[in-house]
Amino acid sequence: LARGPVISPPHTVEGFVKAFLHELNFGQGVPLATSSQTDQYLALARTVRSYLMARWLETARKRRASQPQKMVGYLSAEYLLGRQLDNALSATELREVATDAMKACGIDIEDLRAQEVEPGLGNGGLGRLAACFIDSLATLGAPSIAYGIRYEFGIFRQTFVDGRQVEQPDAWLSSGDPWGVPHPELEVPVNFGGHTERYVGEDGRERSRWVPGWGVIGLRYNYMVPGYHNGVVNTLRLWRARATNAFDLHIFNAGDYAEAVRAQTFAENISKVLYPEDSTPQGKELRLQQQYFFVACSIKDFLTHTMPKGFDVRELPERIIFQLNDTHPVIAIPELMRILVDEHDLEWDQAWGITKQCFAYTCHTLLPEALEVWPVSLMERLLPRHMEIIYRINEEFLDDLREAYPGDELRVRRMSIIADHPERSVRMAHLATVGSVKVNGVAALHSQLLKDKVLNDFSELWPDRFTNVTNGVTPRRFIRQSNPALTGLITETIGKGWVSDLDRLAELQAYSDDPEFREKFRAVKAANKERITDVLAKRDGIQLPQGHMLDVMVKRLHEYKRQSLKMLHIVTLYDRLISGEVDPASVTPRTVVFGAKAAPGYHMAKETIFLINSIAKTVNADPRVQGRLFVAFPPNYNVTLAEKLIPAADLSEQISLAGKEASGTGNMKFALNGALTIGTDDGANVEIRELVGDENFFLFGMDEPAVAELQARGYRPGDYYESDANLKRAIDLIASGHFTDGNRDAVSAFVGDLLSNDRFLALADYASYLEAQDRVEAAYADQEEWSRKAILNVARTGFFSSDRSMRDYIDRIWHIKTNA
Ligand code: 26Q
Repeated sequence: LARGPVISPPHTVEGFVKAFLHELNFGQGVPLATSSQTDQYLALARTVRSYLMARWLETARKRRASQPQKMVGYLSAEYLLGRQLDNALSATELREVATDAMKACGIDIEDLRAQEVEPGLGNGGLGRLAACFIDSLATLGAPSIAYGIRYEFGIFRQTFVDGRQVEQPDAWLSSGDPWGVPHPELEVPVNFGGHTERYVGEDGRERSRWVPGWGVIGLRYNYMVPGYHNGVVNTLRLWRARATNAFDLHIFNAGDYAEAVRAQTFAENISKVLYPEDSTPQGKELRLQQQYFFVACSIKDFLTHTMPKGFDVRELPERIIFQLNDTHPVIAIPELMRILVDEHDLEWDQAWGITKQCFAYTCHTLLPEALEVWPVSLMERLLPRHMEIIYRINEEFLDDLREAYPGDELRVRRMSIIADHPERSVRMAHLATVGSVKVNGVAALHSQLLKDKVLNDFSELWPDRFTNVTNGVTPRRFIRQSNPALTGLITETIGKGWVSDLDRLAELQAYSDDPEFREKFRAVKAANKERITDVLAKRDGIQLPQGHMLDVMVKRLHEYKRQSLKMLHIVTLYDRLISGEVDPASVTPRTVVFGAKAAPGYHMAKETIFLINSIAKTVNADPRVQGRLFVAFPPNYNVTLAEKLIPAADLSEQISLAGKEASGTGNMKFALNGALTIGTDDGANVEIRELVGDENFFLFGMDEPAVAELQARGYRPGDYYESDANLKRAIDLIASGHFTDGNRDAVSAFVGDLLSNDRFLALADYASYLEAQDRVEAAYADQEEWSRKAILNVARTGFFSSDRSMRDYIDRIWHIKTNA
């Protein structure tokens, strides 16, 4: 029996009740009668976890039996997971059983669901993408393991005080971590600092040795990633930092208790908090410590625990491919070199040959200021051996370049891994590109611009290294869980199976002209609007007006994403209403919902938040708008709110300056939930429009070549202000202090920047945006036509399933076998 398959608690109401009461009584240590909702939630989560655990053990057993097999190691500093309970119930088909079991205990499962604090271990798109990818990998049954950091504090909780963002710590662990499985007995030591020494080995070869100055311990926490209805449960392994005992002992013995405790705190700081910046990253030492910490733990873990004992490291390329989620884990490349050369005694050339095959790099940006660089001085102090290795990688790379491009020293300097100005530093994107088999962008346009601009020299040198994998989102969370009404309608129309085969949504096209289907489709939207109305009333005390077009812009706050352009539009709509220029009865009632967090140190982004709140307050209080316009800005937009908001949206705002948004993934979620997009020719918008058709997408603005051309000519925002009467009125109204209780100073910095700088050309695209919004309004007036367009958006965007993204990575980059 002990060697046989693991026995799961039975999939029956009775079995579930028993397991639940066991967790409640002996895990939480309370009887049902006096248990709190927190107790009940924790016991429920633990119960569901035990069902997952049985599958997890079974998945691991099968994997071991089918070794040797190539695996993917997904390395990401962020996983924006969202709530776990519903996802686990739906993946394991336990939802009904669990609901009935709770009912049998006199508990409404909805009340418990609301108790869960979402793990927000990511900033936005990149972290959420990682979460979607691991969901799809499990659903495809791909042999994979995901690695990251178990931050004690995730992305901050956003509150507004007098319209201004105030950050609160996200203490997501304070009510327990029922989904995490800690393994404190498995300690992974990680070193930092110190110096290197040259020495001559037994074989007479000269080598380098790292003599570290200090170290920490990595503690393993496993989180289970269930595949959808397939019995597979994969691993997400997150690392937590702790002080080494040796370190403590040493100081304790010296008699300084307080100093020993301080040392402990110092070590634990490494996994304390997620950095909330997602562009223009500062070269913070602690951030580099985080990166090396999780990467070192992960590689060590893979080599010593996932690989069988005594396996030959020369086989590594047949056993593992590490996917680098942006440059954040790129220190893994010199780390693997260090392990192969210093610990396994391989020759440099052989080690480099292996290392290069074990990594692939995904770039997520086009903004030059967002490319990560680390000062050489910091690297030398924190990771001296790695710096040495990077120097040698660079030396050999530059030698090759000089051979390939004789005399072209300018090109050699541009491509160097080490930059000399403004400070000697390591360009992580260059290191990643040199050390990887493949480099990919995240949407077709982005990958093209990577080749043509950001990494142009590299794509000329190695054209075959570059590829595209367009992002995707998981239909499990973002349709099936978040939109049960639409899920029901789709299943009733085309049958089951589409949730893990999203191309089947195409079968809905036939119904876009069916009046009865359209009617039902509109009923779904209406129900979802009612649901978000309840959520916002309860969550934030916001009373949404009913019967409005719901126009939604949710994403991180960034100048390039142009929340300011949306604001100018709102001000124009408002101005039209209060000036009596239009008959209020003739305009489509519209509610605009914003959701956006600003990086705490990003001044302009925080000013924009203040202005949106100011405009919302003024517009919503003005009787002259007569219920025709409403602006809502619920604080703390997160995955949980997204799941309620996106299914209710009519209009999706994707209005970044062309050539700046690498992909976007919110855009995909909206289209899949039957919202129409108003958007620029940017990121994945391009592919959305191609798929849904021009007539079902509201395109506006300059395309990337036009942007480049205007910038080359010299952009003068003032010209647009002077020559466009609508624009002038909107800006003047803001500048007059109309939205800030007459206070002009509160808006002067914002207006000043717009008129004299406007880095992302909002004014240049304003007229085109306004015209497109007027087209939206006209289209919305014809509800039959609108329904047709919305249905076609759902039917034609199955391509954006992250299952498809994962298959693309498998076929084009990883070359692994699925269904292990
Ligand atoms: C780096 C160094 C130091 C501190 C912070 C960072 C850091 C953290 C997060 C830099 C960037 C990020 C996040 C970037 C991100 O979310 N990019 C988005 O990725 C999505 C998934 O590919 C795309 O859809 C978006 O277009 C892209 O903006």
